[in-house]
Amino acid sequence: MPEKLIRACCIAVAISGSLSFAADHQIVQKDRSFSQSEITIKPGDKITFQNSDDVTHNVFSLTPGMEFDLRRQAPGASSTVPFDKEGTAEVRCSIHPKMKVLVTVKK
Ligand SMILES: [Cu+2]
Repeated sequence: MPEKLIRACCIAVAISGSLSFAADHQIVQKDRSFSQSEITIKPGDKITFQNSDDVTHNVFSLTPGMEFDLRRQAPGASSTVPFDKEGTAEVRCSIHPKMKVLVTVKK
């Protein structure tokens, strides 16, 4: 195997190894609700909140240590939130009070 090719393989392995360490999950907003009511992820994972609805949403969490606010997300918009600390965040939408998803982060 030519040396160049061997080096390319090593780099590919290194990249895929680091990607599998932190996963990117997706939660979709559709019909004024989240695609799931709960999700369990590992510290360092990320969640992409995708607005696939025909209305604006405002996803946020007030859980201490896990606060975030995506502000107003127009239809088609998405934002990615990193979750580094362990705990359970109550994620809601400020426009639609019935929307709720529990994000549990644990090792
Ligand atoms: Cu909403």
